[in-house]
Amino acid sequence: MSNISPEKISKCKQLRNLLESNELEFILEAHNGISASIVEHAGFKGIWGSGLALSAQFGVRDSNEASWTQVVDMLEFMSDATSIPILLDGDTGYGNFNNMRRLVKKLEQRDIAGVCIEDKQFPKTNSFIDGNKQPLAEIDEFCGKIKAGKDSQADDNFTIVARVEALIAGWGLTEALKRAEAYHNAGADGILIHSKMSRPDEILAFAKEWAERAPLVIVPTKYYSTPTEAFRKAGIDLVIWANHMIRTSIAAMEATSKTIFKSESLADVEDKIAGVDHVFQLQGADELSRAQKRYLKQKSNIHAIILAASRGSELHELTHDKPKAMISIGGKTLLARLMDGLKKAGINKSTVIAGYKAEAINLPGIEKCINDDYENGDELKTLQCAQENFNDDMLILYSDLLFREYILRDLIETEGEIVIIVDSALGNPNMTGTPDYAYCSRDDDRSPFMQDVILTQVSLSNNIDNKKPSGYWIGMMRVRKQGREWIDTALDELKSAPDFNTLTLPDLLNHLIKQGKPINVHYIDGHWLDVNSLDDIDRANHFTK
Ligand code: SPV
Ligand code: MG
Repeated sequence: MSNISPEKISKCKQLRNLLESNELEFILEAHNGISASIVEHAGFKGIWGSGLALSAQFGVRDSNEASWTQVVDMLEFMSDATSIPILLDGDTGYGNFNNMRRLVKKLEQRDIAGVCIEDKQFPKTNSFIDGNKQPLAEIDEFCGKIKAGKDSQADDNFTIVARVEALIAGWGLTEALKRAEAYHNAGADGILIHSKMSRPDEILAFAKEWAERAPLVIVPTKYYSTPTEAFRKAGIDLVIWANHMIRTSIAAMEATSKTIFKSESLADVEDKIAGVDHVFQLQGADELSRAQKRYLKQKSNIHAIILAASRGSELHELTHDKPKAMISIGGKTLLARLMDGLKKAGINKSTVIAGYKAEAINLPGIEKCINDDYENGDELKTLQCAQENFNDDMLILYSDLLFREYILRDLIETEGEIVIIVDSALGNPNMTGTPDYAYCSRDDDRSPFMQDVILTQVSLSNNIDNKKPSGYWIGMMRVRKQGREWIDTALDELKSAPDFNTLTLPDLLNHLIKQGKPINVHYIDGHWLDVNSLDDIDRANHFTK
């Protein structure tokens, strides 16, 4: 894609303007997308789709060995990579009038602004190879081709330039002028007069006689030493620098390949060649990254903080040599199951806070923090170990949770600086041990719509002031930027409290509630369990089947 903002005017009109401008204009050869882009970046207002250069970059001869559709396919890349017009060197039009009609149609479809056809016979040979042995086309036949092309163009500004090869083939000025006049009368928008002489004499003589009857185009490849001013004075309209990009790249590629081959190293070439960043720039990489930001779903940046320091002593022997997080349920550890769940939800960054038998936590791809003092401290002491890893978008959760995928997905999507999951199914048979009861601003009305519910307290008691809880806090919370700041501050405040070592996540939540911080609640209805006792293992095995 072009990095240069496209001109408002069409490419056909741009080329037409170049041909008809009062200034001497210049176009430069290109032969693929990147060379076309370079030509545009250099400042040129148009591109010559050279038959010689296009065939050379394919590695074939300039004798119609590449098919015209292969040429047109390459032109499409060139046109897509640029916002300036391309004038195709269309050789003889690749056949008779009928081929010419189809060519014009296909060129317009690919936003190619014009085509130049030469009055030779198919298959053509490059004008600089035995030029005077090359037979010219019949004038009438060639005029028919020009007319057919003009009649089939859809855009009035599509340009057809007729190239006169009479001087190349040794027919002289009179024949050249006769042909140019006939082609002009047949509807050609411009005349390209070609010469293989190293001096511009015959071109200048033609220009004088032509006397600006129609736009005049030249290709000074052989008479390159002529001062450009001479062309201006002669009333030439458009100069084609016809093959200088392919020749530049050939010279550069030969030098580089020889050096690398000889030295068996890149050291001698690296400083002399384009950096890969420059390649990216020419390819329009910046535009793609802007588009990705706009159109691609951004990857989650959520960081999961997983509390896995406790032994889970009610599991007895099972946690003799490993923490609860590493006991196996259905052949997979609780922690591995949790990590899988997080990955499925697009969360790839996790910090596990280990304590008891920390070395047993050895899953790949996790960041581990250690709470060395796990025996003397409770959950907040553990959480605080990971404070440096806190993120403006994070989850804090226990490591012994099993839950259906949707719970995490819904939690991630729920609005709020701190959001917790509350299971409103108070009769949940999976609920064992000493649950954390959540008291909320409203009970779950089981509506399918998000409810605006705030946590008012978490407690081990299921009756506070004759009020029933709204559900269980399951040990999973979502924290955003401001929520993270609240938690950071709360932890710093609570650290100096004499009972800090006994404090749990519910204590943190209650502390925040006292400070007036809103803790949002997302209700679920079962579909989870945590593993506290041997009985829970059976339930967990069943849950994961
Ligand atoms: C080309 O660039 O392919 C041309 C110009 O036709 S020349 O090679 O000079 O004939
Ligand atoms: Mg050519």
